[in-house]
Amino acid sequence: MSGDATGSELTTDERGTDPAGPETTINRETPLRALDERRTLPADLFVRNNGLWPSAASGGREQDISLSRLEIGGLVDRPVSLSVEQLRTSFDSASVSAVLECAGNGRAGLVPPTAGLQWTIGAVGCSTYRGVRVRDLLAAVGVHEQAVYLGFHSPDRGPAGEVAISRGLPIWKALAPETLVAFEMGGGPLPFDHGGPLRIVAPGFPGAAWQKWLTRIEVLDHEHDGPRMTGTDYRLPDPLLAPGEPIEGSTFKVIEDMPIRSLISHPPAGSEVARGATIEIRGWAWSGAVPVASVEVSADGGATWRDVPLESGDGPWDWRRFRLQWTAPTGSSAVLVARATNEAGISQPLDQAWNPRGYCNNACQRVEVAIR
Ligand SMILES: Nc1nc2c(c(=O)[nH]1)N[C@H]1C(S)=C(S)[C@@H](COP(=O)(O)O)O[C@H]1N2
Ligand SMILES: [Mo]
Repeated sequence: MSGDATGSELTTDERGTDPAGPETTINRETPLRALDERRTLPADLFVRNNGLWPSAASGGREQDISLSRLEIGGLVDRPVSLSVEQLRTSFDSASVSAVLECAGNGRAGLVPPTAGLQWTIGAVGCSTYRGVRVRDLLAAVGVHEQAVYLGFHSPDRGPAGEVAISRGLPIWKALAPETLVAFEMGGGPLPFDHGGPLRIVAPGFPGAAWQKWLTRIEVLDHEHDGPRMTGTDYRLPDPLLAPGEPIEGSTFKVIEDMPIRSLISHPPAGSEVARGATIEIRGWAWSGAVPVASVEVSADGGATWRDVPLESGDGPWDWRRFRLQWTAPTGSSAVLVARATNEAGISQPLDQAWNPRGYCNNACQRVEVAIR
C-alpha cells in the first residue's frame, strides 16, 4: 500500500528523460520534513512538469515568460490582453490557503501497478496563494450565455515541440470565489517553478487543473479538449473497471474533485520508539468539495481506532492538523494508520479501488515504527 516511503525524489518522467537541466522534464516530491509544516515553502513543494520548462526550447529559462501577458478570449464580448501589473493593480485581489495535490499522488500504492509517475505520498502540499478571482476577470470581459468551460494555455512544450498540457475548468468552478489567477505564493511572487508569473489556483480540483505559466484563457461552449484533457488522462472510468478489463475512453469522466485524504507527517516510517515512551502522532487531513469532518488514528494496523481532535484551518481549502499522544506498548513494532471522513460520511478506504491510470489513491497510509 501507499505510504511507507518518505517523500522520495522522482526525477524521471513517463518518457524516461534524465534530469540534467532546463531541457529536462522535472518531477519531484515534497520531502517528508516539509510535509510536517502547516505551509509548504515553494522550494519544497513537489514539482510536476508534463513537458520541458517553458522557453527551454528557445534557450532561456525565465526571460520569455517574464514578459508574458494574460489573454482572455473565445466566447466573450471584450477580449483582453492584460499585463501582470494590470492584474495586480486594476482588480481586487483575493487570497486562499489550499492544498495542491497531483491526481497521481499515491499511485505507487496501486495493486496491480499502473503506468505513470510512481508518486508515493509527497505529490501534495499546502500554501497560501494570492491573485485575481477568475470570476472578476470573466465579469470584466463579458461571458456569453453558451459558455460552459474554460480552456487554459501555456508555453511549455514536450521534447518534440508538442503542447505539454492544456487543461481547463467547468464554468461553475471558474465562477467559484476560491478560483484564482494567482501571482503570489507564500507571500512572495509566484516562483517560476510553480508557474510564475501566473497560474490557476483551483482548490479541490486535481493539480492538473492548476495550469502553470498561464498565458491564455479561452471561454468555450464545450468541455475543453486540449492535450491531457481527453481519453483516460486525469479521468476516472464510470463505472469502475477491474484490472485487465478493456478500456473504453468514452466512459471516462474528468476528475473534478479530489478525495478525502490524510497524511501522517510524524513520526516518519521506520522510526524507533522506546517501549513505554510517549510520542506525538500528527499529520494533516484534507478533502475536495465536501469538507473534512473527522479523523481517527489506529496504532495497531487498523484493528482499533481512536477519534483525534482536528485543529481548524485558514478557510475551507486548508488542510487540518490532527495530533495524538501515543505511548508505545510492548511488542517489537506498531503500524500507525490515520483515516479521515468527510461531512458526507465518506471515509478513506483501507485498500484502494484500482483504476487504469492510478488516480486518486486515498487509501489509508500505513506507517510502521519499530519499538525497542
Ligand atoms: N503549464 C503547465 N501547467 C501545469 C503542469 C504542466 O506540466 N504544465 N502540470 C500540472 C500538474 S499535473 C500538476 S500536479 C501541477 C503541479 O504543480 P507544481 O509543479 O507547482 O507542484 O501543475 C499542473 N499545471
Ligand atoms: Mo498532476
